[in-house]
Amino acid sequence: NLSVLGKAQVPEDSLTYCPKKSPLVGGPIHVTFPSGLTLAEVERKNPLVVRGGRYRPPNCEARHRTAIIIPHRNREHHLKFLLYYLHPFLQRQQLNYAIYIIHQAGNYTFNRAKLMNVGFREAMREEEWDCLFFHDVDLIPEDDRNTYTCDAHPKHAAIAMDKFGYKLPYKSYFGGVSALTPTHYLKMNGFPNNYWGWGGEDDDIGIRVSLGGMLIARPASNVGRYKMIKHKLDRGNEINPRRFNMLAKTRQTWKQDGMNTAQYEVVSRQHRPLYTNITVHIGTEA
Ligand code: UDH
Ligand code: NGS
Repeated sequence: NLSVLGKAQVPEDSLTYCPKKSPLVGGPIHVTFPSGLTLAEVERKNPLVVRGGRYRPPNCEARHRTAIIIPHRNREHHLKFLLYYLHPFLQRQQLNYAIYIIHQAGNYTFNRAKLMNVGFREAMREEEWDCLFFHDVDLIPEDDRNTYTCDAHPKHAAIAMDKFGYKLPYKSYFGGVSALTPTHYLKMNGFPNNYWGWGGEDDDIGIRVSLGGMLIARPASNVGRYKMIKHKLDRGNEINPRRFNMLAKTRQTWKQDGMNTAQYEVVSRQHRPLYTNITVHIGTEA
């Protein structure tokens, strides 16, 4: 009933699509880490973000639905800064988006790639996302033009990180932040489940992209820029000594290890003001 709607409220089905290029997108972002920042402050600055860390543009129908998947354990300090930058950044891009934190339960060795498989399945359960951004908690995008939408091929977004002098550390590097459609993800049988501890899982994912018959897309180097929040290797994420042997076998293992074999148990799903928190038991190394 149109007559009861105020001026600011437009019935959802009458919204026209947002412009192809958002008028709100700027250029470089000056990233600093304000001391004393709180999550309450981030909430206050993002009044249109609703429960679960979801948002859709108020005045136009988004052209893209993007889920951000963040593997996490014991990095609340980094998470706060990431949310502080990411929410306004995604809103300026006029996306329909949600932020999912996939929290590994317990103290057993961390497994970044398996948490991404959990994130994929649990996010797709909630909505038909057309793009998933697999995002480390400590990387802050430094340019508004780094569009959080998917390309024809899996996209490696974090191509210019400050810690690598804003260059790729090596040609096939696929770490930090990447973006895949559900179709891309399933073509490569998702991510490996067996990389426990630090290192190699991102290289395995890069190999899967090509085994799935795809190429790697990348943004322009002046745009795919990230600042990493400095930190040391975490307790519980020790360097994985098996990673090179495993990487040598990806071609033999990828079809038997991935999305089709990811087993886990969701402990809780909380729709917090700035993100959906999924706590999960992912088991231990075989
Ligand atoms: N992560 C957590 N908690 C952990 C471990 C990892 O949340 O305990 C997540 C987080 O999203 C992080 C991502 O997994 O951004 C990747 O882990 P990382 O930041 O430890 O890996 P990165 O390679 O840094 O960025 C490692 C620092 C030292 C490596 C030295 C080895 N040469
Ligand atoms: C490679 C690792 C990747 C890692 C990259 C950057 O050597 O997992 O370094 O590491 N591959 C193997 O160990 C096989 S970093 O400089 O960020 O510590 O992402």
